[in-house]
Amino acid sequence: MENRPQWGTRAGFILAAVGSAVGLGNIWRFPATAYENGGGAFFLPYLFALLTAGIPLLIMEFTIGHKYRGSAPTSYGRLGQGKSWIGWWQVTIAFVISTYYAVIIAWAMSYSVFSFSLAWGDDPEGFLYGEHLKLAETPGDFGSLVPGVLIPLIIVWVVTLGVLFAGVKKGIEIANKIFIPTLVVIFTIICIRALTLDGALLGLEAFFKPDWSKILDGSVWVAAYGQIFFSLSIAFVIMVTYSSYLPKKSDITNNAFITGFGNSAFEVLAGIGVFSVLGFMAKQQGVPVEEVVSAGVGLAFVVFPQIINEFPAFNELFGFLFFGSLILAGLTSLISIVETFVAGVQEKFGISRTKSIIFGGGLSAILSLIFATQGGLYFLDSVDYFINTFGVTLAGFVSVLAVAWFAKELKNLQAHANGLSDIQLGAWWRICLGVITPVVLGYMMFDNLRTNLTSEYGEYPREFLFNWGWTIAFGALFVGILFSMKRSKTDVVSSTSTGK
Ligand code: LEU
Repeated sequence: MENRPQWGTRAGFILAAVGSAVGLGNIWRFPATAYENGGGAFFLPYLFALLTAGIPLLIMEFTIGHKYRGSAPTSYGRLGQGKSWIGWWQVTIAFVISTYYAVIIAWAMSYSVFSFSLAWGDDPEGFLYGEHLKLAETPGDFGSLVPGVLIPLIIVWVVTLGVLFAGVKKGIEIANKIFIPTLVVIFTIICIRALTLDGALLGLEAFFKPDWSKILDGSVWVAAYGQIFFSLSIAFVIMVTYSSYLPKKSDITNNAFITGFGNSAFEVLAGIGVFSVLGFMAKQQGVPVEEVVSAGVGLAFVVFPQIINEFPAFNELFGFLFFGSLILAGLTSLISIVETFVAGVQEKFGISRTKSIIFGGGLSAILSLIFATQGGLYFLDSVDYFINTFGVTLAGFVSVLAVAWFAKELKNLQAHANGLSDIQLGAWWRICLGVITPVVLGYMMFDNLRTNLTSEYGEYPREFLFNWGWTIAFGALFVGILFSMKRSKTDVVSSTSTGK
């Protein structure tokens, strides 16, 4: 009999899946991505990507995990002989993401404390790059470790690995049951406050105003797919891992719809909240909203502190709530990323969960120190871009092709999901995964390659991008293949319980 850990309740599983999906990507990536790619018009490619790729892939990953009941490499191995390399590749991608994702949560942790004294003063930009990150002059220089980043980073790892040590049901499930409802409450408070600020409507107008001229631009579609993949945590097998802990009798399809729509709802909510406060700030400064929009690091750690400074009342509290929400959203995602490779390593080497957390989690924690150096922000920017562009998307493309065309598994997976779920999958699901998604992702890969071979991302030097972009993204594929070459302990010990 299998002794896999199991979720205690259906709600626990859904909260954990939503917890993984809702993360930094929702709060700081989505609003600006939508705005820059056509505003209201972006919702068309976004919805298309969600319905034809996001949710179908989520259903595919949930079904694979549930049917084959193993970590991602084991499940892929059982799905099609010799396919475990795909699982290992995606596990390696998850590993790479974990190393820098943790650092962003660490920044948010510092900023939640800074909020109490508005420590960034009148110049949040100078404060971030100077005092806080002590940013190196040249990309590629490490400089020394920055204590202000290192200390919160240690706390992030202690919390994350602590939750994993406690187990799936007693650790991950309980953490998500506490963190996610708290996050929803905090974020709703932020949004209500934001919506009632003077100028909020200006921001919303800028956010929702459709620029239909963008809709035929291929890069807008690439952005929509990229956002959906990262945001739904798909194509790096987190969801395979989480669903492998579902009890035998569990709904799959409905759970996937709840997770997918829940994540998008949070994304739109974040867009509304962020643009309301941007509208407020634009009005205060008497400039158009376009001038204050920014994304990622700049949005969270430069623009938000500026907004917090100008807040009419309770500035400190608003700051604390905002950075607190980043911490909660980030931690629940980080937990899921680390669980993915911890489960893989545990099965591969036949070691205990505790040892696997120490080795796997420990290695990621050590490597994350790179991003806590003075050059950390440059490394982070480049690794994040390349691992998403040539890791997540490429692996998504390959895994869909492998499942739909090489292993010809879609019909079997469909039958498995339909045997358990309220919502029945039809031919539409196989068409989405077998035809539409590979065609769009194939185009995306082509477009991404063309863009990156003809111009340098972020105008960084070529050598820097080679070392901290290309090598890491394609290195993940290499490591994945390497890991799959030796049969894992689980497959040697037992090739039973394949669920077939
Ligand atoms: N889905 C998460 C987010 O939106 C990221 C993922 C890497 C777990 O931030």
